[in-house]
Amino acid sequence: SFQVHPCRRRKVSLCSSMERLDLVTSPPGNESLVLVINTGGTIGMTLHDNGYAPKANALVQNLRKLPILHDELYAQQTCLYDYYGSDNTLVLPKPASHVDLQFIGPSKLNKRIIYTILEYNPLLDSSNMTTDDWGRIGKDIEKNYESFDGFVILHGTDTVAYTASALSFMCDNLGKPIVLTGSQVPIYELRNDGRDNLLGALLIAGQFVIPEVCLYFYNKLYRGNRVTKVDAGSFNAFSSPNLAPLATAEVDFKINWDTVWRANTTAKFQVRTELNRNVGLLRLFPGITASTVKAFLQPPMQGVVLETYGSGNAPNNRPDLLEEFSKAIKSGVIIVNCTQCLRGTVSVSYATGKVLMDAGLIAGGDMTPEAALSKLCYVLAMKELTLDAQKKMMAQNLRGEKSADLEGAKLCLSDSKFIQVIAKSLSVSCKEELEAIRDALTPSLACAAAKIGDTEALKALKDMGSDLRLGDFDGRTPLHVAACEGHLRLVQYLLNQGASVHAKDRYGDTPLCNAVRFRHKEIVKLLRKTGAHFSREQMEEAGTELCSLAASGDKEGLDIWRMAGADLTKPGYDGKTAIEVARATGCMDVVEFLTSYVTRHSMVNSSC
Ligand code: ASN
Repeated sequence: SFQVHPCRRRKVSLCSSMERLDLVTSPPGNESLVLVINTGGTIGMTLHDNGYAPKANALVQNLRKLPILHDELYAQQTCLYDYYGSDNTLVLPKPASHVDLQFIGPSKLNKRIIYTILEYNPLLDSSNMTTDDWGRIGKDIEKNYESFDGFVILHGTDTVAYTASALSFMCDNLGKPIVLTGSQVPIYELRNDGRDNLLGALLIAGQFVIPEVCLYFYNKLYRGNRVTKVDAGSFNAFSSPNLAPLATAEVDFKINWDTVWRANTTAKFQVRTELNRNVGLLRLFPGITASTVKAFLQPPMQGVVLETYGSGNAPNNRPDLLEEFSKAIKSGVIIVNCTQCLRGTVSVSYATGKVLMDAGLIAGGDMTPEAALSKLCYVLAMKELTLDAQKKMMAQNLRGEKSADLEGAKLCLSDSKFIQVIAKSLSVSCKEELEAIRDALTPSLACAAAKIGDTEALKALKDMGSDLRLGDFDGRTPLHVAACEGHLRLVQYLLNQGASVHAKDRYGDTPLCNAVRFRHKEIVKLLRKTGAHFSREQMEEAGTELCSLAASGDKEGLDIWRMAGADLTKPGYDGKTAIEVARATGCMDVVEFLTSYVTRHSMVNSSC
């Protein structure tokens, strides 16, 4: 975070005693720095002859006059301008400290937010923006990344959903907030939404580590690649139909930390500004002609978002259309299937949806068309990737733009908070990955439950689709663990669930070996009843162990081996049997025990 320049400290110390007191409670070190990139949009527009258009070099001067967006006294007292320059730096007022403590807590909302405005020339109505403008914003964030705690991008609302989506993909390993905002009415007008939107965006970018590209609008913070503009005439202009907001600004900021996306690498932040412009959006409509589709898919087109009906459907009685799609895909065009519906996901529920999958379209899940299009720009620019790798990326969830596709997965994310959290922190992007995590984790979890004899937990894991017969990384099954711990009822439960008495861990041990080692007689009996037995090698090797038990006079130990089916007459490594060892060491009760065993054993053998 921000370090105070020594010159600023020195000048601060020259201030009057009252001001110094103020600085004790609000030290300059408790400031955060936000870079505001002003790209244009209604927020900074004025009325010209031909309608609203951006006004250059006016925003900073205007904000300086607004007490909710600039604290001139603090700027003077702390010699802010000497340090940052007066033409583009402003500072937000500090919320009253009693409010901090009583309602918000001392650690929140008590930072001074200093913000520097970088104004683009020309300022643009966002309808005039292109992928080059996305690249420029990306480069400026990269250049200034280490000097600021967060970034606010002022942007027109018309195409902000595209820019926010594109930036979310372009920013690799993002660790700081990038908050886009704008307004429906210029900030210069009496009634406007620009002031509130800018204030909220600054507070979020300056105080919370939400390392995502977001959109702040009308008291809500959204994931940038989930939004779409839904209202041209309301302050509440945006919707994030398939993902709840990341935060809401009410009396307090409520951050939905569970939803916040985080880069899960140790790699450094970088921005990929190369974007492919040979992309397009094609909306299906009843009666669309094959020649329209054909014309649209002509080279140099490389990536298309096909906006389909409902859950991803298209006519299946139109071979002429399907042929155009297939031809384009075969020639290397990537076509992503997104729904025209505002909410919901593409799924293969209808024959009319299946035809598209069969033709080779990629299911876009619940991605917005804006997100899918900018993702194509980003992915298709990766020339180092093969076409197949690019297609795979399009199907994956890269930045939280798409919900995990759980269709067919036995485990439902909503069922298990624990797996959900893990899946999220691992940035799970598809059904296969989720299943892989489940399969990697649940055997260990089941073993942990078996260790403490928690039948309920095992039942829950089973209900989640886990196979309780599976072993962990050492091949140890819950039955092995329960046999070690002596949890008889759990052993019974696991056997009823089909757990195998023959499962061997990496050391070749079965649950029976474990029950013998830890001397759980009842479990040995139960396992034997279920068909557990020593292997031929285990039978051979048992002799040595039996001799050592005999040497130490351990009758009980010998008895368990007997129950487990061992042959107590087997000799040890030196050819001596347990009874010989017992005689030699004078353990007469062991000799007696073994003699009666041998008698019974030979009787049984002779009667066979
Ligand atoms: N036309 C404006 C723009 O997108 C709309 C707005 O910002 N409200 O730049």
